[in-house]
Amino acid sequence: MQSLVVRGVCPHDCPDTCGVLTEVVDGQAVGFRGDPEHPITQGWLCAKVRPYLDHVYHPDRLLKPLRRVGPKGSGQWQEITWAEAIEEIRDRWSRIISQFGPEAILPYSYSGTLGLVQLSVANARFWNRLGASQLQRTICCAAAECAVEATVGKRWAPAYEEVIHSRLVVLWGHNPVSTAPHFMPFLRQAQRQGARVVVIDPRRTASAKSADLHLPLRPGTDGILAMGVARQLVETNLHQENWLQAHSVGWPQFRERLDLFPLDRVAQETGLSAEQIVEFARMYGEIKPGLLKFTDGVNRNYNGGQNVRAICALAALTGQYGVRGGGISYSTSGYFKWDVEALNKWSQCPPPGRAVNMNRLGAALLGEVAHPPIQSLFVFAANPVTSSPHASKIVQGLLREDLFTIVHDLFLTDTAELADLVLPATSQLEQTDLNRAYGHTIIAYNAQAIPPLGESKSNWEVMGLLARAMGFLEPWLHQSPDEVIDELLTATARHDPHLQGITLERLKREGYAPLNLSGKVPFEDLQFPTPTGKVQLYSSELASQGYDPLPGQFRSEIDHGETDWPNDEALTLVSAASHHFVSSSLASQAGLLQRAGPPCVEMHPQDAAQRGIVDGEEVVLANGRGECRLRAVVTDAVQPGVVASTKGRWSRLSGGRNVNWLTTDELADFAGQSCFHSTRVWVRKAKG
Ligand SMILES: Nc1nc2c(c(=O)[nH]1)N[C@H]1C(S)=C(S)[C@@H](COP(=O)(O)OP(=O)(O)OC[C@H]3O[C@@H](n4cnc5c(=O)[nH]c(N)nc54)[C@H](O)[C@@H]3O)O[C@H]1N2
Ligand SMILES: Nc1nc2c(c(=O)[nH]1)N[C@H]1C(S)=C(S)[C@@H](COP(=O)(O)OP(=O)(O)OC[C@H]3O[C@@H](n4cnc5c(=O)[nH]c(N)nc54)[C@H](O)[C@@H]3O)O[C@H]1N2
Ligand code: SF4
Ligand SMILES: [Mo]
Repeated sequence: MQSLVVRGVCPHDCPDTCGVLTEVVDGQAVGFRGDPEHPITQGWLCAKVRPYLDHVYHPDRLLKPLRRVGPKGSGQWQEITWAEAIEEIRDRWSRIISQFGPEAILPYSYSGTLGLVQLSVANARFWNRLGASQLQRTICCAAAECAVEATVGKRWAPAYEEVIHSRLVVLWGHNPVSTAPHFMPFLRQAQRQGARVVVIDPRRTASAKSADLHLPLRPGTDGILAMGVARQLVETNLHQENWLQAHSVGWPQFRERLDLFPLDRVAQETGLSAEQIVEFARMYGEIKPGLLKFTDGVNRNYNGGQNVRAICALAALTGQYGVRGGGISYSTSGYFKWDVEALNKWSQCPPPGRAVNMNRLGAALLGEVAHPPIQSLFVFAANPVTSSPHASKIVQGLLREDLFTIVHDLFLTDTAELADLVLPATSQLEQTDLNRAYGHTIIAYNAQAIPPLGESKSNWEVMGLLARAMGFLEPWLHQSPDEVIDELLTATARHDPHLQGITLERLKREGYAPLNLSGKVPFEDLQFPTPTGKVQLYSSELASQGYDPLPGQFRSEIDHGETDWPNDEALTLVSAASHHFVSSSLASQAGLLQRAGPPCVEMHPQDAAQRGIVDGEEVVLANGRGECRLRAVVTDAVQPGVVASTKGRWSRLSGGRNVNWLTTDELADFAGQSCFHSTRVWVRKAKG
């Protein structure tokens, strides 16, 4: 009997990137737990990933390639060999390329894993060599990233543990109890030391329950609130005039915009009371250091970019940038960028193909993208039918007879069900990778713990097979995962001090390495990495992209749900992260499904009564894009006018449809961002 413990890291789309230990006996994983030596996650795992071996050894794991034999979506499959699968792909692609060119092939991947090898490089090199269409990766955080960079230059954020220096913490459209659980012990410590917590969220979330103040604003009105708070700060002389003059650009123009935000307008549009707004402005102006911690909930609406710009401006008004325990905390993902050439090998590839916005997948498949039309889709580490907006259009697109769809996944997902070929993927325990966190600043190495189950293969291995079949023999398409990691670390460390001294050898030995930040507070020297060196309340870069250079003009158009149903009966649907799954990953696991209970929608007692709906009954949410049945939870955890459900439910395990049959595929103000939370729906009792 051979027994060992292998150190790895959770690959899921979660800011915590936990260290894990897998106990292996004779090639079989028999134990799985948090690694007590991980500096941040310290040996405990969330409820989703604790039973990970149920996921890895799930009876529904795909173990062999499958070819569709009946009509698309009919569920009739035939097992084939990898050789047959790869040959079929090569033949179809060769024909597509000769008729339409390689841009007719679209790779679609996102967040099944966040690893360097299995996502970042697997998503780049082979597809660049092929000359395929690029995917505009805008479903999650594109507007917020653009806004933060335009305002302060780089996405830098304090480490989780730094929050113990805060006296006020504002969780702005962020629900860390569910989505960043390892931040919570540090927040609790800050609270024990007397820190106050404000939560700004349309829902009374788990995180809001222990806050000192909860502001349940209307979805998408954060920018209006932030501008209103800015005006209050100025009116009560709590703003830092000297700081603004020394360290920002555009303060005079920004200040002029504040004329548009008198208290009564802000109260009316946000749905908050004037007292709540005044109270929050006073707290934020007086209690310091004050940290504004936001994530991406605030950016998934029409005004997502400008809303984030307005929030970032507040930390300049109070002079809180560069202060330990103060400023903003968005994401640590901007501390370094992987070396572009090592990642992409652009110097040895055709010029980048045209880019297709992932939020418009359905529309793109149905003809919005032409010249050439998309003739083949290769989906990996993503599940667009479940997780991307406007599912009915995506399904319609995938049903196109002339579209050749390949899905590489661990499970027969809603998307895989509509494929022509399905390829079995490995789990994190069966592959090697390197993961960086976006919530903290630790880099971790994931050693392969067990051999691949059945005939499953990792993303990078599949890219190698496809490359060989297409006749691409460049060595950078056929490196081992360790060679890829080594090359990327070395190339990036050459120009980025944050990575210096972090080598493959060290990571394999020690498991983890913190980025070289030497305890620095972000923007400590007040030299902002923007073109002006200052906080850009006014951004010329945004202006040159055709955007408003100042926050404060918000789009007021609303989603009509593509129907002419009575506007005054529409409700705004917020579909945030579920506590029990990570997007749709893990959402087929029986134990987790049981804990999550049936898919439901929260609605305010007033909205329920108006529609004759009682708690626990089945309701239909509908708009012109589609409909979805859910169980009503009647609760004042949401305000009148808002309904809340969660993302991630597999349609085929939820009566055929999930909330993304309703969500809008329109784009936000910045960067082609998704607008999930701008969706409007009509709700009625289900008949029969
Ligand atoms: N358990 C769990 N953890 C996850 C995920 C998951 O699915 N489940 N998903 C992962 C992913 S992909 C991401 S991007 C992160 C996201 O992490 P978070 O941003 O924390 O998660 P969300 O639930 O998407 O959004 C946070 C909150 O924003 C609120 N919100 C929605 N619209 C608005 C608005 O207009 N204004 C304000 N102020 N609040 C609004 C929602 O009600 C929600 O409570 O979490 C990651 N972690
Ligand atoms: N309504 C609504 N929808 C949303 C959101 C919302 O707020 N509201 N949030 C959006 C956000 S923030 C995000 S990030 C997206 C996420 O959307 P996606 O990136 O599509 O994520 P998942 O739905 O989790 O699908 C990931 C798939 O990858 C598979 N997988 C896991 N590991 C691997 C691997 O190593 N290799 C391969 N080949 N496959 C693997 C999993 O089994 C799973 O089927 O969802 C978005 N969807
Ligand atoms: S999902 Fe997040 S909290 Fe859970 S184990 Fe993975 S990284 Fe940790
Ligand atoms: Mo996300």
